[in-house]
Amino acid sequence: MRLINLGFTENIYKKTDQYPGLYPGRVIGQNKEIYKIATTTGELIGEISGKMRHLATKMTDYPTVGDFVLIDRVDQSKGNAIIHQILTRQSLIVRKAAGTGHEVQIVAANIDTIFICMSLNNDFNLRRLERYLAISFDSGAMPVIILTKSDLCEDLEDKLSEVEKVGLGVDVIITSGLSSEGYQILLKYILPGKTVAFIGSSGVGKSTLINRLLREDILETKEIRKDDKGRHATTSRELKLIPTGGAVIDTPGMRELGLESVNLNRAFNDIEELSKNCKFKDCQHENEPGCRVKIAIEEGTLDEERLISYKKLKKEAKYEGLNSKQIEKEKTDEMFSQFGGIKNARDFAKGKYKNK
Ligand SMILES: Nc1nc2c(ncn2[C@@H]2O[C@H](COP(=O)(O)OP(=O)(O)OP(=O)(O)O)[C@@H](O)[C@H]2O)c(=O)[nH]1
Ligand SMILES: [Mg+2]
Repeated sequence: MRLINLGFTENIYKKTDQYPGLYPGRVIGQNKEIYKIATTTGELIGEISGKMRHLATKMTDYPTVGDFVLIDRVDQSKGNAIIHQILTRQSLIVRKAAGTGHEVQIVAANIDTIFICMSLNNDFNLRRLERYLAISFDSGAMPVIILTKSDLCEDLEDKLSEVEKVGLGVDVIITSGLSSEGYQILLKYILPGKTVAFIGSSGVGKSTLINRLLREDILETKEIRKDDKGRHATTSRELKLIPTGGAVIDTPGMRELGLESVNLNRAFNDIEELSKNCKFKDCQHENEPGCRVKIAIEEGTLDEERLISYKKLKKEAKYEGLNSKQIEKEKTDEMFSQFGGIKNARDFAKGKYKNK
């Protein structure tokens, strides 16, 4: 196995010079703190060093699928390999699952392209697509929208034009995992030295497409239930090498997709651009005069749902990292900001408002 096939670029490989005596490898699977690592001579099991564990303070300090790592051996006959170093990540997909507090979950590292998979039947949801786009743009990787199960769609043209309005120039690819040609178009993104992560809801056909690319049914797939929802066939992330070159990472369908403090500038570039010409610099696009965003909605060039979604995600990203008490305080402060804070608001209510 050559390192380029594992996704090592010259730049990444150069960094390994700083660690004489250690061997380069790539994390291709993970089960809690046990890692499956691919090296030039094969696959082996690894664990992190005591020092790495001691220094780790957050999830992102631990290795994850897609990481380029340095290990102490390539022969496991005398025990598991020890991971001593994670090389600087070129990109990182993170999400915050609802109800998990402030801790982020890492989806994958060192991804060049993210395939945002959405089915053209019941999973079709533009608001969810906006979330996926926001996370993808924030990761440092390039998103591509993959619309799956084209065989189950009767209004392809309509769906496509709706997706294009949300995608703002992102490539949109239509696939079917059932026909032998329906997936080949993906190969133009899956190139030697490149890594593509498949993300999207359960049951949209991520593993089916990857099996096609692998030319073998290696990954487990599951029949969708009557309500068209998947049943979480894939339970852990896995990196696989495609015979024609390139690596892909399969991920389990994500039910909750909380946003970490993401920058929405790119996913909502249309709204951000319109905002620049609003009369007020801090326009909230509520009822302010001269609001270009509202005008665009009135003129029919912007969907109102998109503005609602933008505001919702912005709020979510803004409160991320705060506990419920802090969120309450933030909201109260915001609510009373026009009175100059809650103290003034109380004074105002008591008729003592002086700050005219
Ligand atoms: N009709 C149709 N069914 C498909 C297509 N692609 C996949 N399926 C079916 O959809 C079901 C779910 O496919 P999976 O590949 O397991 O979906 P997944 O996205 O990997 O799901 P999770 O692993 O749960 O996240 C399987 O029964 C597939 O056979 C397609 O293009 N058309
Ligand atoms: Mg799957």
